Amino acid sequence: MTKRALITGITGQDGSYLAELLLSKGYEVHGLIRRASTFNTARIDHLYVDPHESGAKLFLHYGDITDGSRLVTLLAQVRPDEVYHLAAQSHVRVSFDEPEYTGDTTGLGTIRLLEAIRMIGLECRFYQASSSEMFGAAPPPQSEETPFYPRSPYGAAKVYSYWVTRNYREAYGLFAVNGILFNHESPRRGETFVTRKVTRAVARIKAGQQDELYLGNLDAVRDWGYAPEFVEAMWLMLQHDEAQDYVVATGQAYSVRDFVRFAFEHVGLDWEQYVKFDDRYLRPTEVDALVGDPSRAIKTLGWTPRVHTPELAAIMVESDIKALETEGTPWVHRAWDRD
Ligand code: NAP
Ligand code: F7E
Repeated sequence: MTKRALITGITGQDGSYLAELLLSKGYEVHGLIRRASTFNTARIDHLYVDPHESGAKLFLHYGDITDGSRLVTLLAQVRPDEVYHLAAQSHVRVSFDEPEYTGDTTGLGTIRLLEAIRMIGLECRFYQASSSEMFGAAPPPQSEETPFYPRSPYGAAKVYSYWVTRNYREAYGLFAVNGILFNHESPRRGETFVTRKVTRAVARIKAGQQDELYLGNLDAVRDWGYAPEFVEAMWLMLQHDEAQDYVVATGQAYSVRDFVRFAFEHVGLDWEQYVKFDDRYLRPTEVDALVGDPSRAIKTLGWTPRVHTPELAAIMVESDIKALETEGTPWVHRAWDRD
């Protein structure tokens, strides 16, 4: 029997890798996409087959995680076996500018989806994209037992989503799990997250198209993993006999400064010649150090992180160099880009 999955946030970094993984396993994949005046499906265009042609296994549906009635009609139509809830306003810095919207999407979006599942009596398994940002100021290493101490509207909204996911598991017996994922990156990472901002800049500086790179706090410590490996963990969580929550991380700590150095060194440049400080990239409250303990995921799911931060930086720089050769268009610095 072909399994059917619904992915919210399918146009994002993780959604695109997860769609690839599920299609490779023979799933029929349905994705929720937002209507926009320009195309927003660049990360999944390579997977799309016109539904008029035979063999189409990927189907896209308009909707929005702020629109509860649409979630009901969509779930009733698709009747998925597995729901992967990835849609969110996912940028921590932006969540300070748009706290209410972040609460509406990243927080309330989850209860809308869970309630839609309950209302139509759908038998499915549910994955919630929880985040290490929920740990915030709690000192590392952080595990499933570490108390939450969020430091942003984004982190607080994810804590809400975490708890409603657990509540629907306990109250209604729904197979609902939280994957508490630490930072994971890839060539498809959004351009305003620090890793991709750095690797794009390195490619442009090397090509003579950019002279400097403005960054904020270089002392922050993160545990950066590789997104294609992290979506495997999402799938494994929904295949397990028991619904429980898992930390997914590499367990290795590097500072933003380390990542910058790895990226510049990969093309033989000294980062200190190019990187400048701009306080617009600081956050009102920072998360100083996130380093996960993924023991449970390793023992119970058999999941293992393979790509670590130095190699990840190299993969991303190489990809941005290739992209630049193909595009050939110089990067224009956008004055309103506050992220
Ligand atoms: P991303 O690249 O920012 O993708 C977010 C996705 O959510 C996009 O498809 C976006 O659609 C969609 N979305 C945003 N608002 C929406 C709305 N109102 N209605 C419907 N869809 C909406 O994020 P990601 O890195 O793939 O992360 C996936 C999930 O994991 C997110 O929930 C994120 O918070 C969480 N997470 C990420 C990390 C990480 O390090 N990447 C770590 C822990 C948890 P558009 O393309 O139209 O904008
Ligand atoms: O920042 C520092 C910044 O925006 C990482 C999201 O996927 O992971 C992500 O959240 C660090 C922070 O990711 C710049 O202050 C310095 O300490 O790449 P980021 P994030 O905030 O860790 C978690 C797990 C998620 O769940 C989120 O969805 O880098 N930093 N200078 C900078 N950050 C940015 N963006 N831009 C800078 O110029």
